[in-house]
Amino acid sequence: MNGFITLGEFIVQRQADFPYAKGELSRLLSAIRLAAKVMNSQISKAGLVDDILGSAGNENIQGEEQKKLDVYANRLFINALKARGEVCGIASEEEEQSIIFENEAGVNGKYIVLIDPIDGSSNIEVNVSIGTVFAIYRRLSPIGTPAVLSDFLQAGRKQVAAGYVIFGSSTMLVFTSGNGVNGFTYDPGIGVFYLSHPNMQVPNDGKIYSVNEGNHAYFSPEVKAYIDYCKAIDIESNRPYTGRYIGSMIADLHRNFLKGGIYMYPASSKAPNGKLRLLYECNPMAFLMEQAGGKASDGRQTILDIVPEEIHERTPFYAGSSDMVDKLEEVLAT
Ligand code: AHM
Ligand code: MG
Repeated sequence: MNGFITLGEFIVQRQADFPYAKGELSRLLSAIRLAAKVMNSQISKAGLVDDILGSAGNENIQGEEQKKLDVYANRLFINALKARGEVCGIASEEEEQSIIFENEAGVNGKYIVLIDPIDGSSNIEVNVSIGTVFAIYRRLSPIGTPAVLSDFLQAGRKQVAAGYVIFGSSTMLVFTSGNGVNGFTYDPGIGVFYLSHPNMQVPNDGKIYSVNEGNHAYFSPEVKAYIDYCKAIDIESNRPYTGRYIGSMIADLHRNFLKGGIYMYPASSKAPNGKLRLLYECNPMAFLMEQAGGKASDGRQTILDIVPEEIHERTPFYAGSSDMVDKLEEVLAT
């Protein structure tokens, strides 16, 4: 480890790197850090306490079954962010409408947060890695007024910070404020995140492809052609690649950050825009990917350049090692 630097110390040390440093973004990140610790404690009790596992008995705006942990995590992050007072509005996968904080701290808050409180919900019950992913923007509307829709609909390129928490064999918080990507591993014994993965770099090339091949019949001929490319024998380019699909985007992408590879959630005839949501799943992961030297694309253009039209919009998503994403775009264009 790196001289036992904690996440808290790191944020203070690097405050000057934040484009609008005044301590507000640091306080906001510390709210996320606190919520991540609470989540870690709750998730590690899954199976022991009643309010973690199982369905909450309703559906979210996406028509997907909400798990109890989805509901719990959503409330937790919203309350933690509201309590710090730096945030004027939040959009969440679990909330149909954006949440605008109209109290004094809220209207004076400078930041917008978009969040998927639990990504990979289907893995909760089978003890497989899940995560939380968040994107942070400066508001566009004037300070002193309630946030408006256009504050939320900014291109990913405008993010000032983004990150994810992965609840895996250990819990890690990985984030960027636009000056590289750093990973912190949680020590639950003392309740501290330590800098364990400084300046993370995605290898330019990799040997692993991740896609839900159960959807193969619904993919376009071009997507099928790229999957065939991944499976074809070619010693020089390390093919066939190894297939790995966890079904938690954060976990599949975390592996790409460390080992290289490509993650894919393509469009299909069943889901013409794919499944993943641009604002709070793809954009933050794309920002992190680019900051670590990787790439993220919708198959034609860089994810971060897409100008969103609605909060829950979906996009095809391909992310990982830059050479692999380049090759994918080349095959999809043929
Ligand atoms: P969620 O946020 O509702 O959990 O959905 C997103 C997840 C991703 O983490 C994962 O890669 C994908 O959905 C898996 O979907 P599928 O089962 O269709 O392959
Ligand atoms: Mg998700």
